[in-house]
Parts: sequence; structure tokens; C-alpha cells
Amino acid sequence: MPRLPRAPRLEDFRSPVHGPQLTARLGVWLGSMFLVCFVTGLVSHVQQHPLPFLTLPPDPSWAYRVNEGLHVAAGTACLPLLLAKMYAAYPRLFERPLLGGPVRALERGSIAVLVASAFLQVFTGIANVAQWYYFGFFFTTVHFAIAWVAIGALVVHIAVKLPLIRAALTRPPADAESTSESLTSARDRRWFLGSALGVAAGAIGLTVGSAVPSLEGLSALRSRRPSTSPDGIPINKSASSAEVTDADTGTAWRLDLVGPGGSRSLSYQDLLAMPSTTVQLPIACVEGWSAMGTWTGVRVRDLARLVGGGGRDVRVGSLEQEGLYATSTLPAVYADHDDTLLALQLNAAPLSQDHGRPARIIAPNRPGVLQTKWVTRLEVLA
Ligand SMILES: Nc1nc2c(c(=O)[nH]1)N[C@H]1C(S)=C(S)[C@@H](COP(=O)(O)O)O[C@H]1N2
Ligand SMILES: [Mo]
Repeated sequence: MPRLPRAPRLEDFRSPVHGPQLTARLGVWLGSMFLVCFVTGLVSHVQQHPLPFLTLPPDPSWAYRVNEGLHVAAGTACLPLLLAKMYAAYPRLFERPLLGGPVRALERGSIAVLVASAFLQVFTGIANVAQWYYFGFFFTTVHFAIAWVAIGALVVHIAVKLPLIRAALTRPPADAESTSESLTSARDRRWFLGSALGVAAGAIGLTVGSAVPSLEGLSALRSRRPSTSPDGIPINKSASSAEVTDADTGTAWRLDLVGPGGSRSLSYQDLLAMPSTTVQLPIACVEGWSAMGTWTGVRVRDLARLVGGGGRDVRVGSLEQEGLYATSTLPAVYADHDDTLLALQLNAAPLSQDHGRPARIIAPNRPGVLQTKWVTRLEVLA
């Protein structure tokens, strides 16, 4: 009678790739990328949802662009690093006892939570960049919540493993290293680590062109291509998908101004008659793509002053009727900034319908989602 094969044991995995030397080094890289994602993610969150006591400043105007580019690049690098680390560590699944005492149970549990939350973050993030909403939940809220779970599990994981990490990252004495066996093992590990880092760097290179114009040609997997987009800026949501019609944005269009000093209704001609300003500012989407534009229009500050505003928050309303991005609020420091415009032109031509005709918000250091298009109302808040 044939004997059943026994289940593998930890000792059966002999490759030098499986072991603390490599998992610790991969962990340093993966942990660093994670930290970049976490910090830039927090910044992005505060930019999109300013707190009464914490509004990030409008200068420098490129900060959000860089922040978001870093967030998506570091997140992209996490996928190959995560897979490499899983491969290096998976024989541990065959270590017995499965749970053991409380410290080991904590260690196992934190890893399970960490792995699950890390994959969830990477997959939802990449899906969002690709605008593939296969999941039934609202991306932003879930991605933000799981980030806290992941960072919590990571802290526990590092704390529990610290002695092991220390030992693995400290070089053994020279004579202990010099057998030919250990030299080959060290070489194999270096090769594996180098390959994992190479794939991670490659993944960044293949995608980062959505935000870095000079790398656009290299980035075969970029999500957007600014150079061939209308006016050099990709279109996030088209007028037709926002159900904004040509009739809405034609001669019948009005800008309603509401404030503590009363209300006004301006035509497009009225706006053209006001002092105009031209600024160079990027649109930087949360999805990581960004592109520079030259915008001409009327300062929001000047418009707010027509209805007794100035020094206050301004709520922006769009012709778009529904959806989360139909309205946005400019915090007072943004509304009063010299470069915050109700833009009428992009690159010296009237705005195209899809870029927000006849008027849209453009402000420095502001997430793309808040650069409201097809504006029809500005309300100075009390
Ligand atoms: N009314 C309205 N404005 C909007 C949006 C929208 O869905 N509705 N999308 C925003 C997002 S997510 C981005 S990134 C920018 C992109 O501007 P663009 O399409 O002109 O490049 O517009 C913003 N303005
Ligand atoms: Mo966006």
C-alpha cells in the first residue's frame, strides 16, 4: 500500500531565499514604501477633506502633484515587493505549532491582518488608478480606513519581530561567512533582492509617465497620456457623462454669486469685462496623473468681493446636478489666493466643453477632484 506523502515541514524548504536575512531586507524596502504611501495618503486625505483646525496651505502649488505622484508610485512598487516577501516567507506557514502561545498567536494574527490589508490596499489603489470599480464599495472611504488597519498591523508585526530583524540585518562575523556554501547563499539572496527591487523600479517606470512628462514615452502601462489629451490635460469626467449639455453652457449660462452683501448674476460677457489673470497650474488627480496648464480667468477673490466676501470660505456649485464632485468648498486661504481663478480659458483658448466650459475652478495645490468644472454658482459662506 502506497504511503501517503506527509505534509511539508519548515525544514523541507532549503533555499537560502527563504529565511530571515531576505525577509528582513525585503521588509525594510516594503515597510519604507508603505510608510511613503501612508504619509502621502494622509496628506492627500487632509487636502481633500480639510479639517477646521488643519487646512494645508496653497503654496507651493506643485505639492499635491508631487504628493500624489509619490503615493501612486510607492503603492505600485508595493505589489512586486509584497509578492517577493510572501515568496520568501511562505514556508513559515508550515511551521508548527500553528498558533502556540500568546506572543506567537499575536505574531501570526498580525501577519494575517497585515497581508490581507496590504493586498486590499494595493489592489483597490491600482483599480482606482485604472478607474476599474469592480468593488461595490466607495473607494476613498474604504482605502482610508484600511490604511489604519494596515499601519496598525505593521507596527505590531515590527515590534514582535524586532529581535529577529535586528539579528538578520546585522552582518555575521567575517569567518562565519567565508564557507563557499554561505557565500553562494548570500549571492542567491542578493540576486533575489536585486530582482525584486528591479521589478519594483520597473513597475514605477512603466506607470509614472502619467505624472512625469519626460517619462511618458517609457511608461507603457501609464493610466493616462497627457501629451495626446485635449489641451495637454486628460479629461477625468466628460460633459456628457456629467449630463451637462451645450445648451447649459451656451448663451443662457449665468454665474450666480451669493454672499453676505447680497447676490448677483453675471453673464459670460460680464466676466470677460472683469480684470483677468493668467496662471500656470497643474491639474493633479488623486489617481496619480497630473499635467500642467496655462489658465486665464477672473480671480475668485474679486468675484467674492462683489457680494461682500473676502477672507471667507467659498462654496462652488456646478451645472452637474448629481455626484460627489458637483460641489466643492474653497477654504478662505485658497479663495483669497492670487492664483485661484474662475478660469475661462485653458492654453489661450476658451475652455472646451469637457474641460468645464464656460468656467471652472483652478487653484494652486488642490486635488483634481476639487477643481470643479462647469461652475454656475459661487457662495461666500458666513
Ligand atoms: N463638476 C465636476 N467637476 C470635476 C469633476 C467632476 O466629476 N465633476 N472631476 C474632477 C476631477 S476628479 C478631476 S481630476 C478634474 C480633472 O479636470 P479635467 O477633466 O479638466 O482634466 O476635474 C474635476 N472637476
Ligand atoms: Mo480626479
